[in-house]
Amino acid sequence: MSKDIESHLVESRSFPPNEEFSSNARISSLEQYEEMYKESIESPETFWAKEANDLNWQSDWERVLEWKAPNAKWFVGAKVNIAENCLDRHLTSDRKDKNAIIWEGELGDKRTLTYGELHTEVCKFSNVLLSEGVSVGDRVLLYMPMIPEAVVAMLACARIGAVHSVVFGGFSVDSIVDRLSDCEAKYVVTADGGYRRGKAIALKSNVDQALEKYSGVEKSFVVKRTGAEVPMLTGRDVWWHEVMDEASSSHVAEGFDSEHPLFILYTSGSTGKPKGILHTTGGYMVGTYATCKYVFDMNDDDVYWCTADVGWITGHSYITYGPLLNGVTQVMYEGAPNYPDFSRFWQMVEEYKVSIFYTAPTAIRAFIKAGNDLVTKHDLSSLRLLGTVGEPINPEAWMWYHEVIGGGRCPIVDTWWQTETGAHMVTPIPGAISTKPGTATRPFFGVDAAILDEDGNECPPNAGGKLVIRKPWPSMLRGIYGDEKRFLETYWSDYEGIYCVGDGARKDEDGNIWIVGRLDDVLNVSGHRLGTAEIESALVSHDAVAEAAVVGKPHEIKGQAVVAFVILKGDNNKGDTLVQDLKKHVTSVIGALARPDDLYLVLALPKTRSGKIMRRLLKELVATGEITGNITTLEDPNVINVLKAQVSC
Ligand code: 7RM
Repeated sequence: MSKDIESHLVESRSFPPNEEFSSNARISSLEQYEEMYKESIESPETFWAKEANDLNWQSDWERVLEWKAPNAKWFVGAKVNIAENCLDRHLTSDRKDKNAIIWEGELGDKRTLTYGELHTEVCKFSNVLLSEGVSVGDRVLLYMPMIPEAVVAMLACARIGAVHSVVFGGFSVDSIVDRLSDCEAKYVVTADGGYRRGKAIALKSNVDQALEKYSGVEKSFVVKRTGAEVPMLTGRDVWWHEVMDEASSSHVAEGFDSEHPLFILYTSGSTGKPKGILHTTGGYMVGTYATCKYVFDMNDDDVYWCTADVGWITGHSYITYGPLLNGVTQVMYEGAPNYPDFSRFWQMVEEYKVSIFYTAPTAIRAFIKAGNDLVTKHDLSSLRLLGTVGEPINPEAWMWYHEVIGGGRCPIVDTWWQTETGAHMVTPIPGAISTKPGTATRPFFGVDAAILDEDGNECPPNAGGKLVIRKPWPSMLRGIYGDEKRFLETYWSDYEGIYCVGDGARKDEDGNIWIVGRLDDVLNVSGHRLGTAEIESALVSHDAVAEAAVVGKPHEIKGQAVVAFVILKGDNNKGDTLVQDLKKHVTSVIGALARPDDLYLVLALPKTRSGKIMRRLLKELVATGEITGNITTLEDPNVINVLKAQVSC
């Protein structure tokens, strides 16, 4: 029996780059992409030096790359300030008075900040941090709502060489404590609260409780956002507006070593303690700059909107750093996509004439479920490019995004990457590469992606295996903070000197890479290894289905049986035969092998706070009827109780 992960889903729809888009794009043909890709792999140092030279370096590098697996150093010896590159660099041109951020609060309040104004705010907060004693290398924990001050605080840390660690505002007190103590943070930036689904969420009170358990914090800066009454501890807590009022707006950005730590971002991983992913300055800067430039094809007249939270890597690379490095105008939104209803995003796209829109499959599936009327009442003709990130996108959701949101004219960049990779890794280049629903297509420049079997041999076309990256890339992680052993074990122990991403994938005959799901989630049915993505996509291709999750359940004969959890579209009644129909549908789309033994119609699935389906919880539930695994990253713990009542094991 083959040890490969099998593939059974056939996708024949293909969308060549839109001609109008291509003719204006930076990279406008497959030949051009291939030529650049070839150079990036054969002469990475030449390739990346060229990209880096678009940016400001306070002193030059001695070498572009020093690689001793698994440790990379990029732009060795150079001095650089990433905040200067995001801000000061634009002040000598028209960009100075151009909007950097168009912000909208959940309640409809609006603010804009030009590059000049953002620069002033960042300089002031840099001076605040310095006057409060923050030194180069100190860790500063941010626990913030989606307000411009979050970006200001990140950039101010970067500007003075402090290391930020942003903790998503939806995380609990214990998560804050874990992260504060792991990185030994001395400073916190937070707010009295933030708005989410019409409610004011308390942030400072969570920080206060965390600081009862962790005593290492010297100063906590508090932005006034909701006006909620919050106790201020004398000597420790200071109001942002008060210290900012007094701060000087002049600050000269010092250059730091290219490998100086920029931030630590915790990622949960499938089990246990969160990993503090460490990124450094020069390489990360070049990686986020170049991906925005080529993948989003960013131009000076674009209005870009990424709907992620700054608490995730997507918010770091594609809200704070990449877009500002490219000098574009971006929309930033505080609240939920369904506040006051699911038309909010489309109303904002219309109002701000958004041209590039980047969101997650989980949001797209929620929009589909909510119905097209909420979209079609808005004029979305400003859009020219769409993107997705976070999970495999089911082909039917891709088609909906393409047709209903993109009006059939916008290329979709399905960007595969990770917290660890810092920037896009596998993604279409929109003016050059034909897209197909469900594949992230080709590797980005410099990314030597391959699919390997257990023995380390490259898998033949369409055979599934482990996705790996064989060469270093500029924005790669530089370690897990304080835990080298875990760094080596997690990413570098399967194959010598090769980065193992933890996802299963296959490459088709055209070189397109299809992510088949996390390796931890692969099913084994009668000796056939099946990824989750294809079975889920087969279910989603049924008219009645909005979303699906698939896991394996122990089975005496088959080893594992397929169990599916299905959410129906808004107005579907659960006809008697629907469960049978859906099972049959999987058989007809993929084959009898993938037919679910059990199929539950559910109202919600367990998801992480960033919207990824947590299959390991479903797997435990169908095997034991219980959930004992770590659920701290679970968005809504109530979902589990509801599912428990439904599931038989
Ligand atoms: C950016 C981000 C990383 C994991 C990754 C995959 C999954 C992300 C895609 C995707 C299929 C995509 N960072 N993933 N993007 N799977 N297609 N376009 O999400 O660290 O939070 O997660 O997310 O499993 O390994 S992350």
